[in-house]
Amino acid sequence: MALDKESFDILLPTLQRFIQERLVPAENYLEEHDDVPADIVEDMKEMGLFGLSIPEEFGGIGLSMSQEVQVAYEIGRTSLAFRSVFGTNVGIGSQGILMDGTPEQKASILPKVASGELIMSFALTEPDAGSDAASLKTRADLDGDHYVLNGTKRYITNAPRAGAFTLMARTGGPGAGGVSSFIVPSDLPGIKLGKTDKKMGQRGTKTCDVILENVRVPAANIIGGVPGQGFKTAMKVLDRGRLHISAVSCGMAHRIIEEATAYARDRKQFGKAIGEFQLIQAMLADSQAELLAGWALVQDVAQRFDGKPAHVSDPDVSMRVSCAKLFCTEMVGRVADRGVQVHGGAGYINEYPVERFYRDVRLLRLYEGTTQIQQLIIGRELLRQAS
Ligand code: COS
Repeated sequence: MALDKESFDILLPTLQRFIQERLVPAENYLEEHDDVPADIVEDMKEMGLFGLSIPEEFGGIGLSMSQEVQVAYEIGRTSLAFRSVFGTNVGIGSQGILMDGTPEQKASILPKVASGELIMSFALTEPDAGSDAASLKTRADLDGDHYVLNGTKRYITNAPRAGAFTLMARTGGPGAGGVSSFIVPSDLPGIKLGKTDKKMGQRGTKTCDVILENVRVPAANIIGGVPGQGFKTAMKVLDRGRLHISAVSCGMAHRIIEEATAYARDRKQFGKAIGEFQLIQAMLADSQAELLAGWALVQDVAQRFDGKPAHVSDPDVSMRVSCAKLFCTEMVGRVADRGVQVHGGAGYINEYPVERFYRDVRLLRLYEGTTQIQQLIIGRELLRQAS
């Protein structure tokens, strides 16, 4: 799957213009109001951003992974909450259906996801199951032709906006093999949302608990129709999501370097622009070198991703995805830290974008698998390959 080159060559500059003309000027509004303006969401729908990764046959744009990372890089160059409006539709919310769903599930759900009419959200994490996702406790017990769901999902991105969840629950015994993925409409009786979480950064991104009390979900809503496959679906979805996040991290590093360079050129101390001092140049140079290294890695892994069918897992590619997530999210953390340092005291004041980017990027090292989980995946795979 890929968008033809000619169309992609139009899409990318259009998106760059949209980011510069519409999103960057709205960054302060986003920070102050903790919300994305409704007219911007409408424009995103019109541009097809909700359907970037959904094939054209289901009404999406049908980008390849190599194309998607370029789009993610661009959208990473502004406040990350803008991406999160459509990020779960493009990624973790919808990809499980695309990869493992039945033809009926794809046909009934994906066109609404692609148009943005339906916001999808991914519900894996629980109060007692974060990194150890296979230990999740939410129960799904068969009752006739329905499953009855009980449990709590935590920190669910876009839950307050969601029309449906891709939700993992336990239909069988302990461990990964007992987990199934469900499509759960958010308006079913028994679903309650917790209070919107107050976060360190990424203002405008909405997360909260999703509480399920005797929620009756048709058995036909198990993704792929077969119970016990849900953990694998979740892991495949996360592989893809982690690469997307790696590209977003590179885009954000690019923006922070731009901000820091502009500041270094304008700010004068000791009678000249601070950018003329080599200690400032060293910080910019380290950031730039790390960004280019991370971006080269992301593009390489995206090509390998495109080299296999999206629903088929390749442990070597998964390991490389984890390398990208590990390196790029840690990299942007260092870049943001240097960005604040170049700004001096001004970098700690919230009228400069670098102050909020510093807070925003902290989440990248946590969600869709912490740095330590990426290390574990890489380490395990190296040992497997060696045996
Ligand atoms: N693609 C497809 N299948 C995968 C897979 C992948 N990337 N990773 C693991 N699997 C399969 C395994 O092959 C195994 O299948 P079999 O039982 O048939 O052998 C099954 O899934 C269980 O895998 P594993 O034994 O590796 O599970 P663990 O419990 O050890 O967990 C980690 C593995 C830690 C990697 C996983 O729980 C994880 O990624 N945790 C982080 C969760 C996360 O990112 N949360 C963020 C929430 S979304 S913001």
